Amino acid sequence: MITVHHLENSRSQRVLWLLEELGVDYEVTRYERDPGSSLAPPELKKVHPLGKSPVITDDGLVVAESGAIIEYIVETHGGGRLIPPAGSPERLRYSYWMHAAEGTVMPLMVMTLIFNRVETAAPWLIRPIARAISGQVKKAYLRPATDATLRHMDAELGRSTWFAGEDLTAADVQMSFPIEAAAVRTDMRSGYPRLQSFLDRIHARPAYRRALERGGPYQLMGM
Ligand SMILES: N[C@@H](CCC(=O)N[C@@H](CS)C(=O)NCC(=O)O)C(=O)O
Repeated sequence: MITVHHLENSRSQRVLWLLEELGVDYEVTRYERDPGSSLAPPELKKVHPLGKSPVITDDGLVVAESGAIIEYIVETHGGGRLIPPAGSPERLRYSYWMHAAEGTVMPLMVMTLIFNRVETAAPWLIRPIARAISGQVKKAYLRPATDATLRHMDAELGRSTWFAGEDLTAADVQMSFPIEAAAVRTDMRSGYPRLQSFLDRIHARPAYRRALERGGPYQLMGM
């Protein structure tokens, strides 16, 4: 039996969604973030040294890192579902998006969150300086890089219904979190209609809704 170590409002929500899409039985151990720092509680370090979520355990195995977890679940419990055939052009796109989600898109989303926080949470005396520095970083690097990345993602959804072709795959599950983060941290909702439509479509899926019921309230931090 798979146990998902699920941190509230986090990347592990997509692991629950994947398991629901596949109809695999699982248990959820839920963790709450520290209300001040938003960090995971120390108990998660007992499961994996980094203490991050998601982590799953399955028959004595511990698997961390969402891409590795999703690949593991698809390989061991998927029965060939949610993954394009090996050697197909769709499989290459699948692999690209499976890695790009955490390797390319999420670093931009995390940096955006951090710089938003710097602007709002710096002590008031130095807030104008903090805002000036943050504004400069956003203007020179963060916004252009984010815009280019969102444009690329949006264009890919113009080529096919889902990221790796006409069928939903686990790459879409992996990409769901960066797109949900972009929706609350950037102007994605107004500027990138295909990404918004992707979110509307996944949020309407019965498996996605069941995953929300299992995982509890889910709201991502924007500012
Ligand atoms: N690249 C890792 C990132 C893991 C990660 O940073 N998880 C966040 C949740 S969204 C976390 O555990 N944050 C709490 C903390 O760092 O204490 C993955 O995809 O699994």
